[in-house]
Amino acid sequence: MFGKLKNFFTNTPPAPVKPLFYDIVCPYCFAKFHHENVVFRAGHHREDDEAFHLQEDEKLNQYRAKFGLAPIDELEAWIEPSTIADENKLYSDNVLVGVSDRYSVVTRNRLCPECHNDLPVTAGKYPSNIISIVGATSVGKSVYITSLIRTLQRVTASNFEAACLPLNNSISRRFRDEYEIPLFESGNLFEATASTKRQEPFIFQFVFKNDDRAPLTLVFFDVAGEGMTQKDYLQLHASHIKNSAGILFLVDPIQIRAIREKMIYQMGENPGKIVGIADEPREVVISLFEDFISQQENSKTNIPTAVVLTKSDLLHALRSEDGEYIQSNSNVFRNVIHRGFLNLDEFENINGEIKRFLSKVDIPFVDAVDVYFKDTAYFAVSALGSNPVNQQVNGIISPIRVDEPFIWLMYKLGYIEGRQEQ
Ligand SMILES: Nc1nc2c(ncn2[C@@H]2O[C@H](COP(=O)(O)OP(=O)(O)OP(=O)(O)O)[C@@H](O)[C@H]2O)c(=O)[nH]1
Ligand SMILES: [Mg+2]
Ligand SMILES: [Zn+2]
Repeated sequence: MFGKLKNFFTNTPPAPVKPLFYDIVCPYCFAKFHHENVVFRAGHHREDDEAFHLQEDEKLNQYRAKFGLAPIDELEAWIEPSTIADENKLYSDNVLVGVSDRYSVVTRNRLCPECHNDLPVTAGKYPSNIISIVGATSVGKSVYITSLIRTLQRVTASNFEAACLPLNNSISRRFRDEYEIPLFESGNLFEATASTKRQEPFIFQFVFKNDDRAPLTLVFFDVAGEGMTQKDYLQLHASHIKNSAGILFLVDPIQIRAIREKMIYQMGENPGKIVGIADEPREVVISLFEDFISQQENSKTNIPTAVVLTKSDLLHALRSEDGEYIQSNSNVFRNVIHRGFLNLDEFENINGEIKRFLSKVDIPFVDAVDVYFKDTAYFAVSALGSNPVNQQVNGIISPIRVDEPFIWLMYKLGYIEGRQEQ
């Protein structure tokens, strides 16, 4: 009663309270834990104290083995904060960031308690945001991740007064050597990602130049589409998808039965590689949801989900004046650049157009999405800008609207504003 009265007189809503700290989600293994439960890598080693010998770190090597990485022989010991007196713990912004060990050597090297990988310096001070990219085999996940990360680094970051940085050099090198150079410099497409190949996630930080704005830790996992309806494979990825802050759900137009024949016919003599019908988008949604997203909530999930139609360059084949499927002046073929904020007019146009299109050609899929996901929007991207011939990209790759679903997720997560063009 008093609260109501007070609000009535002052007429200002209570200011939102920023939490003092956040649970940490490990960007390597996706374990979620309290910031006081991290462990530390000792800042030195000693021959005369067994507890401080150089030693094998079993947890770290188990993690590395899972992703096919060579074990590391010897490392400094790891230290549990529970063995350290409170006065020897160091805090920054209410988050435990360091300890002084029994030799008064300070370490600020925080590790995940589950997998013993180094945590980002911002862990616990800001929310951790994992963005999952899912979709059936051959929808274009590997190509899209490459084109998206490259665009985030070269275009989106500067449009939002930010920088998009790999978390460390080994991620930077792996992204360049295995993804960016082969595709963008040599024009080669990728082999199908095998579900037996364990890949470490790509971790990037999207850091705003204005210090007051929280950085985003982005984790992209290049999952194998062939595993998307296999229970044991999904189990391996359960924690990363369940702990996601956003989902990019990719749909391949050539996999939609109602338009497949028409598109192949229109592509004429050189249609490129056309794979057989794989799992239908609806099957992927259902297995994704029932196998684990539902385990946390039992009804709809609140995780904002961008449904992304890939290979939008192929939709040229469906273009017509009467716009039975795609209008000839459709938004799909026009690259749109969002600067500083999400342009809500452009967003609403593409969202409306693609939702209508998918409702026409694959209503069971749209219905499944509506049933399971509370917060969705529809997009269309072309990671390559044109249809490759013989698994080779010709000429310069000019991606279309690739960062738009990501910008929408930043908007949904409260990092940027959305505005009408006026
Ligand atoms: N026309 C066109 N084709 C594309 C585009 N992106 C991908 N493709 C085609 O789709 C194929 C598969 O792309 P990938 O990125 O390897 O697919 P994926 O989803 O990673 O597949 P899995 O690894 O099997 O799950 C490529 O070899 C290209 O032929 C695009 O933007 N336009
Ligand atoms: Mg792949
Ligand atoms: Zn971990």
